[in-house]
Amino acid sequence: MAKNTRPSSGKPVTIHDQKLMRGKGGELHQIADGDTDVLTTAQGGPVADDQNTLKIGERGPALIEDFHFREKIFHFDHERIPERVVHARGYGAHGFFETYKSLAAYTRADIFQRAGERTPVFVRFSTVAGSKGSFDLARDVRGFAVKFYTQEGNWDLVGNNIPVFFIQDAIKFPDIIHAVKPEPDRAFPQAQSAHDNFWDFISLTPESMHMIMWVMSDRAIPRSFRFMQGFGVHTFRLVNAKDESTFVKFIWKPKLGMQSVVWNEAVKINGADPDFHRRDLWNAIQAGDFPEWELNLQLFDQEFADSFDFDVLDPTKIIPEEVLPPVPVGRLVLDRMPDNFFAETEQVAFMTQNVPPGIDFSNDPLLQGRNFSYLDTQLKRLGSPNFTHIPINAPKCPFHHFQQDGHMAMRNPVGRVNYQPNSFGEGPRESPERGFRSFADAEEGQKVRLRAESFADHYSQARQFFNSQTAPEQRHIAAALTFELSKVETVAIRERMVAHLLNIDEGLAETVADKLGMKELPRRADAAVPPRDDLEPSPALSIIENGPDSFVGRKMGVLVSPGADAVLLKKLQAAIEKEGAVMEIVAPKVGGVEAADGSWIEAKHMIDGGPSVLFDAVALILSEEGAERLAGEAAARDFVADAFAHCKFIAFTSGSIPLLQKAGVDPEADEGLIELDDPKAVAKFIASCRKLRLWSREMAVKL
Ligand code: HDD
Repeated sequence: MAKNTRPSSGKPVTIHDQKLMRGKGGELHQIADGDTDVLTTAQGGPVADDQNTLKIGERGPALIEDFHFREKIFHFDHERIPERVVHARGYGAHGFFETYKSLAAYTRADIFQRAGERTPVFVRFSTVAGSKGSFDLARDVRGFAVKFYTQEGNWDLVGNNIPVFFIQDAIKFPDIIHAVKPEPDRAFPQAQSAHDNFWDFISLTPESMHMIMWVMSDRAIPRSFRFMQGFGVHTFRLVNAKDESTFVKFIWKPKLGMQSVVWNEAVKINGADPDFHRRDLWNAIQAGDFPEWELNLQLFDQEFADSFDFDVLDPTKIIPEEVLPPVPVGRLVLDRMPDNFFAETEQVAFMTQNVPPGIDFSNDPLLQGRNFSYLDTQLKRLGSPNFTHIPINAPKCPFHHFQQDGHMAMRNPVGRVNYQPNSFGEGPRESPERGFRSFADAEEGQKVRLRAESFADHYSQARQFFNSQTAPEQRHIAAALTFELSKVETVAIRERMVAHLLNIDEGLAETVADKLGMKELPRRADAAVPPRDDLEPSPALSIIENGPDSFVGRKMGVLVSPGADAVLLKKLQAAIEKEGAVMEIVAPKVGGVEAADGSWIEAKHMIDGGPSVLFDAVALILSEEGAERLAGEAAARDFVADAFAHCKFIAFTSGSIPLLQKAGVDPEADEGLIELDDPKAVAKFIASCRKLRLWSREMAVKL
C-alpha cells in the first residue's frame, strides 16, 4: 500500500494497486482490470505515482533516490538529435514500388527483373534551407528521397523536385548552403533565399543560373508533395549481367499532374497553416487517396552523350524530354503513414551510395562528393555506426556481415567466428557473381583540380528553361527575381544578378531592373562560352502546359451562412466527390449553420481559420442576409478577394453577391466566376475547376 497526496486538496488518497488513472483535474479514478497497461520505467519497473517527485514531507526537498523522476527527466533532456544540416524539415510515408516490365537488357538490379513485383519503399519529402520547425511553403527546392528496400539491399534515390543543381562540384556545397541559411551574425532570415548572402554567392557563381531559373519559377512553391515531379538529377549508370553500361536519368511524374501555388498565396498559407504540405499528405493517405508517381528513365549511351555541347556529367544540365523521351518503368504508391514520426521520418538515413548491383555511379563530381557526405552525416545525426540497426534503415532482405559492437549494437553476429577467411567453415562469404561489381570504366589522367571545358556553358539551358515557360510562368519568374532581389540591400549584388539575366533573356533582365528601380542596365556578365540561342523550347518544362485537366485530389472550400441552400450544397458535394476531390465547409462559426430548410450544416473551419488560400477553388453558398453579415467581416472579404486574386474559380449563389461586391469582386468580371443559378451550373463549375486557375485574370488583378 502506498500513499499519495493530491496537490490541489492536500487530502491523502490511498492507492490499492496500479490500476488507477488521473483525470484532468488531478483526480484519481479507479479503473477496471485490463483496461490499460501499467506505466513502467524504461527498466520495466511498475510506477505507482507519476505526478509527484519523492520528497521529505509534503513541502520538503526532493530526494535524489527518486530513480523514476531521474530516469524520466534524463530521457527527456536527451530527446533531440541534431537536425539535418540541410533538408531538416521533412515528411515521410511508406509505400511500394511496382515494376512494370523486366529491364534485364539494361540492368541486373533485382528490383527491375520481374513485371508486377512490388518492393517496399519509404519516401521523405523536404525543404532544403529551413530548420525543422520552419514552414512548408518556403520558396525552396523540395527533396524527394526514396529508399527502396530491395532484395539486394537498400537503394536510395536521393533526389529533388528540380532536375539540376546550383553547383557543379561538391566542394562548393558548404558554401551554397552557408549562403542560403540564416546569416551567421543575425541568425535570420529563416527558410528564405531572399537575402544578401544567398544572392551574393549566386551572383558570383554563374554555374547556378540554370537552377536559379527553376528556383524562381513556380516549381519552388508546389501546391503539395502529391503534385511534384522528382529527379535523380545526376546521370547514373545501369549495368546488365554482361557488365554493359547504359547511362540513365531518373524522373518521377505525379499521377495527379503538377500544380503550384502563387507567391502571394504561399506567403499566406505559411501563416494560415505552416504544415500545409504535411497535412495534405497525411489527409490524402488517411482518406485512402494514395498518391502515386511513375518512375521514368532516360536511357542513353556514350555516343548519344557525346552528341551534346554540354557534359552529361554536369549536374546543372538536363536532357530535354523532347530530345530523349522518358520511358515509364514502374509506379510508386504511398499508402501508409509512419507509426511514429521520430522513429521513422526523423531517423531515416538516406545515402546516395546505397545502390544495388546493376545500378552504378557516373563521374559527376557532385555525385562523387555526395557519396562521401551522406554516410558521414548519419554518424553525426544518429550518433552510432549502428544506424542501420534502426528498423527504418535496416534492409528488409537477408544480410550477413562481421561488423560488430559500437554504440547501441543490437544485431551483433552470433557464434565464435567474426572474421574471414576462417577455417571453421562458418559465416558469410563474398560472391563475385551476386555481389556488387563497379562498372570497369577505363580511367586515366593527371591529378588536377580543374573544371572540364565541357562544363563551361552556364546560360544556354537557363535561357531554354525560361523560353519553355508560358506567359504567366515567365511573369512569375520575373516577379520572384524582383521580390528576392528587392530584399538584397547591397545594390552591387542586384546589379550583378541583372548582368547575368542579360545573358538569359533581355526582356527578363529589363523587367527586373525596371521593377527594382534601377536607373540603367548594367553591362552584360562575361560568359565563359557564348550562350546559345538556338535551343528549342521544351514544353515538358512548363507546369501549366502539362496541366492535369482534372480536379482529382484537389480541395474545394465552400463558404456557407445561416439560411444557405442545403439542396444545392448536397448537389455540389456529390459533384465534387464524383470528381475525386474533397470538399470542406467554412462557416461563420465552426459549429456550423442552420440551412434554409432547417437542416444543420456541419463546418470544418470557422471563417477566420479557413482562408481561401487553403483551397484550390471556392464556392459561396450564402443567403442574402448571411452575405450581408459576412461582408462586414474582414476574414470573409479576404476569403473572396484572395480567391479572386489567386485566379481561382469561384462559384456563388445570387445571395452571395453582397459579399462579392464588398470584397471588390465584380460577379461578372470573367468566366472564372460562375453563378449557381440553374442545375447545370454545378457541372459547369466543376468542369472549369479542372483548369485549376484562370491565368488570364492575372494581368487584371496585378497581384
Ligand atoms: Fe544532399 C540531405 C538531395 C547535393 C549533402 N540531400 C539531402 C536530402 C535530399 C538531398 C533529398 C534529404 C534526405 C532526407 O530526406 O533525409 N542533395 C540532394 C540533391 C543534391 C544534393 C538532389 C544534388 C543533386 N547534398 C548534396 C551535396 C552534398 C549533400 C553536393 C554534400 C557534398 N544532403 C547532404 C547531407 C544530407 C543531405 C549533408 C543532410 C542530411 C542527410 O544528408 O542525411 O549529407
